[in-house]
Amino acid sequence: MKIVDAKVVVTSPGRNFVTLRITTDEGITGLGDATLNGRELAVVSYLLDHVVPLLIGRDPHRIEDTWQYLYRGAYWRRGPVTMAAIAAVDVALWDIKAKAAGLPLYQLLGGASRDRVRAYGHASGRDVPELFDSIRARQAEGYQAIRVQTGVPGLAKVYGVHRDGESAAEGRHPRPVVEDWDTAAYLRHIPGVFEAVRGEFGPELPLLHDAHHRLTPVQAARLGKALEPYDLFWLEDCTPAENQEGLRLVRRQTSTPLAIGEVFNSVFDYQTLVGEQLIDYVRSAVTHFGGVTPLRKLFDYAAQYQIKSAVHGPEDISPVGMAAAIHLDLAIHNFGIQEYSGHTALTDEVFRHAYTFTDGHLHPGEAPGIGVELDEELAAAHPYRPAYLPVNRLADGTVHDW
Ligand code: GCO
Ligand code: MG
Repeated sequence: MKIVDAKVVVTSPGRNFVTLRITTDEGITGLGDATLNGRELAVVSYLLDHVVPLLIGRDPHRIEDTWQYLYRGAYWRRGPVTMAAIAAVDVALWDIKAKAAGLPLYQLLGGASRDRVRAYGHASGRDVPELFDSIRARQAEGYQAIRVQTGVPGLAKVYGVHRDGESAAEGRHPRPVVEDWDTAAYLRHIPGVFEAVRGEFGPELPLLHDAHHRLTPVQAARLGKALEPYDLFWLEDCTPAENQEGLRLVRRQTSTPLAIGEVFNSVFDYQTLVGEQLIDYVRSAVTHFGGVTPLRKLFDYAAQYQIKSAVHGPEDISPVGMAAAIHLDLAIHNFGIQEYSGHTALTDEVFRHAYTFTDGHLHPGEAPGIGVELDEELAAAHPYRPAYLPVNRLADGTVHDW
C-alpha cells in the first residue's frame, strides 16, 4: 500500500479543529487530529509545507518508521506545533492500518483490558449554589466522576467557570481577553468549596480540581494539604510543571493525588515526574504528544511506577483525537480516567463517530479503524475563525499563568 494524498481540513463548527486526512492507493483513508487551540494555523503550515510532501509514496503500514523519520528527520525536536503535526500523521496511519485489518484500533493495541472507560465531566459555578446545580446536571448526564471549578470572590472571571453549555465559546475570542487573578483569594476560597461539596454530595463521588498552572510549589503544597480532608481524586496542574523538580516539595508535603501533563509533548517532560514518582496521573493528549505511538510508550513507562493514564480531553481535542484516546484507554492496563465533555451537536455531525458515552463511561465502538468519518462538505460550510485563549493579569497588571 502507498500514500497517494494527504489533505488538511480546517473547520470551525463552534470552535476550530484541524484534521489530516491521508489517502492510500487502495482507497483506504485515515484521519488524524492536529488541533492546537489558539495556534491552529501554525500546525496547518507545518503539515502542508513540511510534512505532506514527505508522505506521498510512503508505505502507510510503517508507522514507527514514519514517526521516527518525522521526529528525528526534522532535527528540531519536540514542541507543541511539531508534535501535533506528527500526532495527526501517527493517528491517521493507525486508522488506516486498523481499517486494512478490518478491526477497531484497540484490537491492534492488544485488545480490551476493560469493558468500558470511566470519564469525568466538568461542573462549575460562579458560587456554591450554582456549582451544586452544575454537579447535579453532570450526574443526570450519567457522570460518576466530576471536576469542580468555582468563581472566587473578588475575581470577575476564573478559568473553567461558565454557565452550562457555554464552554464552546471559551476559545472564540478574536483577541485574547484579559481575566484577573489573585492567588491568595483563590487559596482562601477553595477548601471551603470542597467542604460544601462533600457535605452535599457525600464521601463517595470522585472529585477533581484543576489549578491550571497558577501556583508556586509552596502554594501548591498548602492547597494539597488543605484539600486532604475532602479526598480529591486529583489536584491537576498545581504548578507550571516545566520545573519538574519543583514537584518534590509539593509531593513531600501532601498526599492529595497529583495529575500533570496536558501541555507536555514528549516523554522528556516527564522524566523526573515519573522517575521520582512525583505524580499519580499522566495527562497528555494523543493530539499534542505525537500520537498513539509515543503516548503508549509513556503509559508503559509510567506503569512501572504504578502511575496511571488520564488523557487530556477538553472540547478543543476534536472527536478524531478523542476517538484515538478512547481506543488507547480501553487497551492499556494502567488506565486511570478519561476527561470528556462531549462536543456540540454540530461538531458531532461534522465528525460522525462510533464512540459512545453511556452511564458515565466511554466505549470506542467496533467500527474498523478509529471509527470517525469526516463530512468535508459540512466542514467547509464552517470555516476557520481566529480564536485566542484568555490571558491572566494580577491586580497590578502583571501577566500571570492562565
Ligand atoms: C483541561 C484543560 C483545558 C485547557 C484547554 C486549553 O483540563 O481540560 O485545562 O480546559 O484549558 O485545553 O486549550
Ligand atoms: Mg487542565
